[in-house]
Amino acid sequence: LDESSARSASVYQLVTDRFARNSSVTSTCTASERKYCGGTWSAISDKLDYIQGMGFDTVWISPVVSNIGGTTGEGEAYHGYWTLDPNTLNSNYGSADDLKTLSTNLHSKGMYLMVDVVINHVAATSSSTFQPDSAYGPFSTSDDYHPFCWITDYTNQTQVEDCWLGDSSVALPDLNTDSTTVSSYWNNWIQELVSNYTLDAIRIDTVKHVPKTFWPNFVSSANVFNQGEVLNGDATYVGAYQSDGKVNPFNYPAYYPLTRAFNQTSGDLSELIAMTQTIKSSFSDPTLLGNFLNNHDNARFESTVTDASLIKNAHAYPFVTDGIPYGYYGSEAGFTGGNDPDNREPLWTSNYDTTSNMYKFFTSLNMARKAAGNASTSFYTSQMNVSSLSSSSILINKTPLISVLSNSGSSASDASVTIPSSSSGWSANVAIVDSLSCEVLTTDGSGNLAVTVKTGLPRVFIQNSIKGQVCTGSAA
Ligand code: ABC
Ligand code: CA
Repeated sequence: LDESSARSASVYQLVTDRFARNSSVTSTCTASERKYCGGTWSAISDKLDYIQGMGFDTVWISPVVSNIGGTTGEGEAYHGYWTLDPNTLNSNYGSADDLKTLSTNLHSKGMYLMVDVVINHVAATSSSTFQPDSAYGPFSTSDDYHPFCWITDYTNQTQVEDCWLGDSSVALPDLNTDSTTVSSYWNNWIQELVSNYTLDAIRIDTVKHVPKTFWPNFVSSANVFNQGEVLNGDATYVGAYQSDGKVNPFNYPAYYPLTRAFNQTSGDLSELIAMTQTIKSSFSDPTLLGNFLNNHDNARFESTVTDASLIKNAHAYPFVTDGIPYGYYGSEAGFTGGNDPDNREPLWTSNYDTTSNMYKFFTSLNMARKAAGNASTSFYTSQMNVSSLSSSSILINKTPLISVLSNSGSSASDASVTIPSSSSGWSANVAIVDSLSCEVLTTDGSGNLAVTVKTGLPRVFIQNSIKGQVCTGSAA
């Protein structure tokens, strides 16, 4: 994927160890135990219809390289972020051939593979006494690392870049990316990884812990679309990684206001609206941001919010805004895990149900987005306008997709709002379909659309004449 084709992608994030395993493995998987549960690349290969049936076309898998073995005070390296040797693969997930086959299988279905990569650090069970050796592959001498110190102050950028993440159970020895030995190694490594496994995109871990100057050469060596984790809610801070680092950040600046807008019926919608403006002025290209509600690092939204309508409005947001939507495995199954490690449940307990209400909900969102992109060449590149419609609803105008999101909750009585023709651009007396309920409404003689928000549900509208496969009953 290059940048322009990535804009039309829709990404399904999974945790390799937890998404699927060979059916002959029957041991109980308890997320809180932080142990390997047996998920593999070949088992993912067998479940691509499940992912594609929800309308996702890109699969983000966990880091693939070999990790420290055994158990630690924080369990095993089942998540894949505890690198030992980047020259070898994590055999818990399968063989090189299994990973190549996953890539091939995805491509034969018109899908894409995104692999998570960790550049900032390796892992160890010692910290101040850490001595690298040949087990660390290319990073076997102390010159390859920054001297030991913990990051204690996240507002001190020098510390954030040069000190170590982790804690006394598992330290994350910080690589000296200013060393040309280290940076040249990584630039060659990413080029080979992309080529060996025919990767389409990369997700970059811990971006803010590596100096911005490192990233442009790295992402050009990768030569595929990148989405990077800059874990900070400040849009100005995160935006600099896009303009200077050439990394396309996940939308953490929107994430925090998004959760606060929909986590209760009195949530703050104005903060979310204001953030959409801030984002426009802080990013060189907001249409390349990675939008998400859930991921493997934060408590699932559903761990604190139980109202089905609030949950749907919050999940709709990433799909109807500027940027690339990300769905986190298990959201379709109604999982409610809290903070890491509880948000990394095994999906096999859900039986991969494709008939659940939320599975269909994600399918509808992906189809609506695709229909809008098919109908308008500028859908993915032009920027949305977000405004207030009522005290409990907002209008997201990303022509030709026009959404009404509400935080009135499922017990709310019917509420009437109007989408003015002046913002929708709809003409008089045209049919408009809600991609989620499939209800068809008609604009009035002035092109305005009277909308009833029922039981607090989100509405995702597109003009009926350009709806494509929306509400025809056939997925993907
Ligand atoms: C392990 C255990 C956990 C335990 C933890 C202490 O140690 O498993 O149960 O709670 C991997 C594993 C984790 C593991 C860690 C550490 O390694 O997945 O299970 O946790 O061993 C990335 C990945 C993440 C991965 C790593 C390490 C990095 O997505 O999955 O973790 O390769 C920082 C980093 C960020 C990192 C995150 C986990 O930690 O910056 O890259 N994620 C503030 C700081 C952030 C910090 C965050 C941590 O706290 O600024 O830098 O993230 O919670 C906003 C502010 C933000 C603020 C947030 C909380 O609030 O704007 O700045 O973030 O309003
Ligand atoms: Ca660093």
